Amino acid sequence: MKKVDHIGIAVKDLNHALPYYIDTLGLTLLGVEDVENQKVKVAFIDAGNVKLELLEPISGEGAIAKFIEKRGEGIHHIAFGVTDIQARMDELKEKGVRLLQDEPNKGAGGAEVAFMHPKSSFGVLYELCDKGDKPNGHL
Ligand code: CMX
Repeated sequence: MKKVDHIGIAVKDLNHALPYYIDTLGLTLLGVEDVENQKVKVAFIDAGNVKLELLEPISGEGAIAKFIEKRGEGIHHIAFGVTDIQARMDELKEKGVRLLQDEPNKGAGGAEVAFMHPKSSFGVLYELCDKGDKPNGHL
């Protein structure tokens, strides 16, 4: 792994949560985007050496809606920035890590993303995030 790229935080309502991050904490909003295939609206926030990704469910279905229903708002996942995501996935699989898909999905900002099951990562949902040739996007 190269580094932590962002920390995903589940929120019920972006409009309600964003003023806390921007006005109260003084952080900078980088962009807001719908990620339809994950059924979320996301806001990326610059937190210096790492980004925060606020995730609001855009329907009653999907991983974030389920997470909030079960556990409430809070830290949902940690995303490592990687290159050559398919090779990283293959390596992890060989080492016995349980991945949630065989091939990467499209995530926010057009990044390629994949997740590791929290049960094989000591209770943490980790994401691999490959931004390819788009390192300066809001992601
Ligand atoms: N962090 C840590 N543990 C988690 C977790 C999380 N975010 N989400 C679920 N778990 C745990 C649950 O507590 C549960 O543990 P117990 O069996 O001990 O209770 C176990 O994992 C299974 O959880 P579940 O509630 O039954 O939920 P599901 O199995 O339906 O789904 C998961 C869990 C991780 C497989 C699913 O959320 C998933 O596929 N996630 C990947 C995609 C994703 O998270 N997308 C949203 C982000 C999109 C983006 O960043 O753009």
